[in-house]
Amino acid sequence: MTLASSLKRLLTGQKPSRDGGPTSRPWPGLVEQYRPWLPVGDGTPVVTLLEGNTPLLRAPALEKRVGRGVQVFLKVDGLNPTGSFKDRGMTMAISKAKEAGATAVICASTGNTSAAAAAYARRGGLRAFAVIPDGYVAKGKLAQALLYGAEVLAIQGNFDQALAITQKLAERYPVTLVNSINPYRLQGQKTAAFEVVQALGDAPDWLCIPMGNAGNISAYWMGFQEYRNAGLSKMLPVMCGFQASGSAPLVLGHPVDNPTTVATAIRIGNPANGEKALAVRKESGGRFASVSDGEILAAYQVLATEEGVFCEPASAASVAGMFKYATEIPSEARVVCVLTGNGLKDPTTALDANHANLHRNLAPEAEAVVQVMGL
Ligand code: AN7
Repeated sequence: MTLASSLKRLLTGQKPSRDGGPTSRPWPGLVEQYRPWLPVGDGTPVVTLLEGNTPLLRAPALEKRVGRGVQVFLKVDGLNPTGSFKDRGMTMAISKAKEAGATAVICASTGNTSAAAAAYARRGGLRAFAVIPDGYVAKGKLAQALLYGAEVLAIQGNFDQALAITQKLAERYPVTLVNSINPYRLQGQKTAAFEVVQALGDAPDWLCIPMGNAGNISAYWMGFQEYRNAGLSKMLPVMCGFQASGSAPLVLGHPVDNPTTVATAIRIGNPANGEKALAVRKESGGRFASVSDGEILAAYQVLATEEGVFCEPASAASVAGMFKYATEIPSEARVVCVLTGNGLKDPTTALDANHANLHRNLAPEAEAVVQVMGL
């Protein structure tokens, strides 16, 4: 290795490969990757778990269903370190909280925010408090928050009430709010749009995304606009946001007092970023619609059994919504469905939906097993 090539490797972070050939630079986490686009400085202590850089996966079975040459891609953001897109926002929110001298953070959560906040806060040496709706957080998420070391405060109420409480506490006590009202969250989350543009060479024609507090749709729009304004993409997508029909304030046009849905991640009746999301719909010529729990679970199952992708129910709302608009998507268009969370977050829903495939109490003999196999 020459001195010049060693120096270059040192500067670019490249490691020599085993056969001596060039290797690509290892992924440095999204703050380092997109540093010029983010409000961080030399003094910002970057708390990272190397989030971001998630796959954009072609979905041939979904394409077959939609037809007319429409190309469908899945942004598999459940492959982030804690299993959801929240990690993108949390690397920023926790780094900035730490930079400002905070020693504790707080969030309200339907589950994923609490898991991400806990992981990043603990990694950064901060305390993490999570206020959650008791009984409505999927098992995997609660397990994560507890194991990462969050102090979990479960209220006899829903997410909207939890958020109101955390906002009050953050005003009165020295704890930093890390819900998506915190502007650094959306800054981090906008990087998902950058990755989509880089993978496709331009923005997609349509983007389908679930909406709860409506932070992520706003973050994607910000990312697509920034890249377009910088000349890194030509188009802006039609932004399509989907809510569960029992929790659809942005579709109905008014808050919902008692939101219900199997997709507990988006069981939110009064979205904190509602105004922003309505502006996104207007500016992008987008659409909002609700999808029933049945439609969500059907899409959830199709993704798993036909694409091999296990997402959580809330994430499947983006695909259920795409199916709803299938006839309106232009022929040959490119559609990205955002899969926000990993299916392992919610084993209960997966098990409940698939009892028929579990054959129990079989005698421990080949004949007994083959009989059920029907071979
Ligand atoms: C898997 O964790 O609000 O519209 O407290 O976990 O940006 O709120 C989660 C939201 C979509 C909705 N998909 O995103 C929380 C929380 C999954 C989610 C959403 C959430 P936003």
